[in-house]
Formats: sequence, C-alpha cells, structure tokens
Amino acid sequence: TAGDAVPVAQRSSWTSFLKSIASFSGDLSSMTAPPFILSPVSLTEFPAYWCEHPALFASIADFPDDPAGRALAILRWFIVTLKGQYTSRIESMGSEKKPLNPVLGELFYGQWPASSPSQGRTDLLVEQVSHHPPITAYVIENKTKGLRLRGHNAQKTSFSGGSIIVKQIGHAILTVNLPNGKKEEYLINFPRLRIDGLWYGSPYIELAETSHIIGGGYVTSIEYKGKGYFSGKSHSFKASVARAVGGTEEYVVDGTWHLNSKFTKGSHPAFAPKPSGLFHDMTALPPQHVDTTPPAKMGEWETRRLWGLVAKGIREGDFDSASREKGRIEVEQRERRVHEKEAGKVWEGWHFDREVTPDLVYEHLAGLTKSIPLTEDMYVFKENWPMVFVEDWPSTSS
Ligand code: CLR
Repeated sequence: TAGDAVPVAQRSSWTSFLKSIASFSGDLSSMTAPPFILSPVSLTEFPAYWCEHPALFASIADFPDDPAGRALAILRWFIVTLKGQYTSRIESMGSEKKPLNPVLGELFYGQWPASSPSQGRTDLLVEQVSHHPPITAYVIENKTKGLRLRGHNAQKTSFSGGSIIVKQIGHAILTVNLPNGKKEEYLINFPRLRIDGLWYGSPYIELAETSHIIGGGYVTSIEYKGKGYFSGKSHSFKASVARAVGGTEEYVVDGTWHLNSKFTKGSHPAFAPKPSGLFHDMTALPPQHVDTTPPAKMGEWETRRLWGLVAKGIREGDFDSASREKGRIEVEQRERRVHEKEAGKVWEGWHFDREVTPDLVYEHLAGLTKSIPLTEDMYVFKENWPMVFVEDWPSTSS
C-alpha cells in the first residue's frame, strides 16, 4: 500500500511532497522533502562513480593501434560505471534518496591510488559551478595513461504517470593521448532516468532511451530498457558500435548493465574470451571507492567538511540539528550573494571558466549523429590542480 516504506509519522508529509512534485516541474533539488528520504551525500560526490573501476578506465590506453579495441574499452568502462551511478544508493541506503544540493563553489577532491606503477594514479576534481540551476563540473585524469575525462551535469525533471522523469543535460569529453602524439576525443552523453517506486516511498532508478559515445571513428549507441520491455529484465541495454563514416555496425553487445552482457554481433580477442562471448561481468567486480582529501588538509569548501554537521544529523536521525545546520549554510550563501551584488562582483569559481564561444570539438562530434543537441554549455578547466594532488594520499576507503 501507499507509503509502505515511509515511517508512519512522515506519511502525510511524503504524500504532500509527491503532490507538489506532480504539479511542478523544474528544479527538484531545492524542494523540501521529508527526513526519511534525505541522503547525507552531496551531488558533488557523484562524478566519482565514473572511476570506481580505475583499472578498466586505465585499460582504454591499452589499444594504441586498435581503434575498434579502444571503442570497446570505452564502452566497457562506461557500462561498468552504471551500477554505481544508478543502483548503489539502494545498496548503501535502502533506496534512492535525495542528495544534498551543493552550494556554489562546493568542491570534492579525490584520488584512486595506482594499483601498479604502470596503471598510474587517477585524480578527481569536482566543483559546483551553478547553484540555480544546479550544475556540477569535473575532471578525472590518469596522467600515466594519458587519459582525461571532463564534463558537467545538470538535470531537468518532470513528472509522468507516477514517476519522476529526469532528462540529463550536459556531456563529458574523454581525451585519449595516443603514443604517436595524436590526441583523440570522445563525446559521451547520458541516459534518461525514470524514478519509480515513489508511491511506496522506496524510489529506484530505471534507465530509458539512448545515450551515445562518439569518437575515434566510431559511434556507439546504447539503448536502455527496463522490466516489461523486450527482454523483460530490469536494467537491460543493447549497445551498437558502428563506423562513424558509412555507419556499418561492427559489434552489438546485449545484456544487463548491473550483471553482465555478451557480444551478439562481432567479437574481439581482448574482450570476448571464447566460448562465453562475455563482454562485461559485474558479479565479481567490487567498486573501488574514491579516497578523498586527508581530513587535516581538507578546506572549508570541500563537501564533507562543508556539509559535515548536516550529514551527521541525517545519519544519526537528528533531523533538527540537520535542518538547523542546513539553514545556517543557506543563510551564509544568501549573504554572500548579497555582498557580491553590493560590491558589484560576480562569483569567479575556483577551477572552471564557462566557455562563451561554441565548443568546436563538441559540435563536430555531436554532428555525427542526429540524436543529440548540436551545441552545449562548456566549462573549461583552468588546469589549476590544488597542491593536495602533488602526493599520494593515505587510503581512506577499503
Ligand atoms: C547525477 C549525475 C550522475 C548520475 C546520477 C544519478 C542519480 C541522480 C543524479 C545523477 C541527479 C539527481 C537525482 C539522482 C537520483 C535522485 C536525484 C535525479 C543524474 C533527485 C534530484 C532527487 C529526487 C527525489 C526523490 C528520490 C524523492 O552521474
């Protein structure tokens, strides 16, 4: 029945939250939700999901003379991130929750240590570059392997048939530095989300429609389906890897992104160990969570320090103190904006410049398909990695 997973005392506030999202579309992040659905984690931590399998990210560099191998390595890394991106809150918190809405200028720094000298260390830098609407920009780099992912994320939400529909805005560009000195760029865009289970108070995500990876002479289209659609299984996908010129389809991979998938067309010796034809397998692939700045070196804008007391209140069920601390942060932010206005200044940001001219790399790659917008915002990294990245950090996760 309705609100099964909702604590009795919060059922009426859950119902009115649902009513208000049904009659509203836009920025969900700023809406007040009942305490049981609040997550203690800010959206600035989400870009870390891109690299919870750092060895598979690094493996993109292992195909210097094989463009098809690179396209498949990028596809495999992308598919392997989906379980963390879209189902991990169910495992860690019981259901999808409402993340903390980052403040303007909020930062998250991270690192995945090198598991071997040849794999190299991977660095992560995230900054909230807009508060309203919320936009998060990030860079993930493995210098040893010559790989960099940069991107930004925003969401447009609407309500349909009892579900929240989230259109993801933004994109990422993956740069691969080849040993011959050439630089390759791949454009990645993101799937549409449907958030179901709201009525019961236990929201979960299903992916829908199609996302793309475009570059290196290939266009990969990934089509998502949930339960009740052609395969009948939740979290199904079908990826088609085709030549950008001429459109010849060379590989098709079919399966579920949270479990496994296999080739149903074509195969590649580095990916499909015969006879299984297996392309990816999550069942024995635990995520490697990111290490964040050592507490002694953590600055006041870094998310775990900035939201520390709010997160503690949410974790310990002390919602009065959580909302008092949240109120304090919001008032502080509002005052900051007022002071800027009085001084005739605008917030400059720490690590990113908003690009004012159209991004030619984006436009060229987007032009290779008919299905994605031709122009987009772009945030350019100022190449100012902070000093904390100079050395390896002590491990903070297991
Ligand atoms: C952010 C970018 C990541 C993938 C990702 C996963 C979960 C999404 C999140 C993005 C954006 C914010 C999001 C969240 C799930 C729920 C949450 C849509 C796209 C909304 C704002 C909260 C809805 C509130 C209900 C759970 C009650 O790469």
